[in-house]
Amino acid sequence: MEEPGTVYFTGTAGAGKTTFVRAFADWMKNAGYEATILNLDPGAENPDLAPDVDIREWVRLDDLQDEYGLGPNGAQVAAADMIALKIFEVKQAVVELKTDYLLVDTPGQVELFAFREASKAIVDALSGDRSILAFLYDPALARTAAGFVSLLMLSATVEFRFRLPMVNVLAKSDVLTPAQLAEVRSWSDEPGEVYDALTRDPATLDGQLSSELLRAIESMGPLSGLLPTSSKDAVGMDDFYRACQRVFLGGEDLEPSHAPETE
Ligand SMILES: Nc1nc2c(ncn2[C@@H]2O[C@H](COP(=O)(O)OP(=O)(O)OP(=O)(O)O)[C@@H](O)[C@H]2O)c(=O)[nH]1
Ligand SMILES: [Mg+2]
Repeated sequence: MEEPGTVYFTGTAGAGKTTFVRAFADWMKNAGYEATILNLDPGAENPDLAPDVDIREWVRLDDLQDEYGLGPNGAQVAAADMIALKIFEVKQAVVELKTDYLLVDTPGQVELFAFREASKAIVDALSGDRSILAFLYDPALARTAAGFVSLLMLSATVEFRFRLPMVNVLAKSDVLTPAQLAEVRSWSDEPGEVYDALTRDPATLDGQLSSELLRAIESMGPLSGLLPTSSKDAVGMDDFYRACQRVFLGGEDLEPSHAPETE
């Protein structure tokens, strides 16, 4: 059987990953598509999550903390390795559900997912080539120019770790005013705009540093547009679906959006 088209949802803690996965799965079901939710966060506590396949059946953060006397982050590191050992059982549970789309919720602290070698093994084993990363921008950070550039850099870092196509999503866009939303969109469509916004700031080290980061990102290649969405108001789900489909069906979007020109 062909692998399901798989989307891994990443982003800073509290960016809205879990809520988005739920809202997007609901949207897909209403639109007549098959979607399965896989929770890969062994520390998830949200009872509303209701994943179809839950890593906590195999690995639980609280058990690891109790058993080995670890803190929450140490336990997440240990959990990533344990999940890699169990991944073929997890995959079997997914295969039995015969889904077209697999939506994967990842641990809150993005570096604990993106910076572990075990995570690459997990992604390879679960979905191979039919994988996309979604990176959720938290509007609390994205609405300032320096915060926006920090998120660009982080999303590029996640993309480099996995070498997969990435769709960038502005989460919770309902919390932004129309003017704020228009500004954030202009930054994503035209990197020069965010550069201007940074240089309009008082010349702080923060601003200068962010400008250097932006130049580095610009030199990596074109950025893909940021899709405004709201899980609360079910906004942008169709755009997100179309962006994923474009990647799965091939075409130029198969290249990572921050791809360097030569390898
Ligand atoms: N206004 C608004 N709030 C949202 C939206 N999506 C999520 N939230 C809120 O944002 C907070 C974090 O959402 P989560 O979905 O738990 O975020 P997460 O990225 O999964 O968080 P961790 O896994 O803990 O890192 C919650 O209080 C949500 O209710 C949205 O579209 N609009
Ligand atoms: Mg979550």
